[in-house]
Amino acid sequence: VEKSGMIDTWLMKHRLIYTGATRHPLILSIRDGTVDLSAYKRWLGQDYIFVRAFVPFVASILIKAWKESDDATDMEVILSGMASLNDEIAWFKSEAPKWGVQLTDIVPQKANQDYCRFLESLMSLDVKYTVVITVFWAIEAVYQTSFALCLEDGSKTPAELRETCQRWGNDGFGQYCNSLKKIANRRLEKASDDVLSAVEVALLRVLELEVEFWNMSRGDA
Ligand code: HMH
Repeated sequence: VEKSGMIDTWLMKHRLIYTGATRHPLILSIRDGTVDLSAYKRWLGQDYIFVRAFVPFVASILIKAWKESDDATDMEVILSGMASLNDEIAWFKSEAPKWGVQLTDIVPQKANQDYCRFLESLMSLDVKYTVVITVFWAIEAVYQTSFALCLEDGSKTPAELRETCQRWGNDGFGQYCNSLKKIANRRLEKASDDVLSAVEVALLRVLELEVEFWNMSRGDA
């Protein structure tokens, strides 16, 4: 098996679920301007809870990079990711009141609980750096790809949602995702078949969980 560019190989193999995660009906409705704003508000509240749980997961990756990585710059990319999560939390706190969303009242829905529990399972020291760095890339890349779609020429994204789309769809965030992808591909090149299988399973689980997460915005959970 040709191992270089493993991520693109997997994305081609699993393109149906990847497309489901990156071109979800919520995203398509933002892009075509027909978005139901109550769906956006549900997503906003749930994503705030998710991002808070994402921070300790990323912290656990930082520790694994420091212990296991052969490249000292990995840690700097992960640290920049943590810094953007700090900005994201501040952004949610300023965005929520604009929509009448009370962040302290949010009850995590099942898909969110499932996702947070999955992240917690990956925080175990038994889970390899190669697995978690690839999962980290996938989680960030789904949002980057999704929201960048809402900024493309011809998109009819409502003005009040453009800033949200910019947050994850901007070029800087795209470059950061590419840095994560390079790290993941480099690790995957040297990985054993057992690790490769574990990463592929985890990657598919992320894509499923992302679809379920977007589905929560429908509010029929
Ligand atoms: C559910 N996936 C979800 N929320 C996010 N904020 C991201 C990915 C990207 O940070």
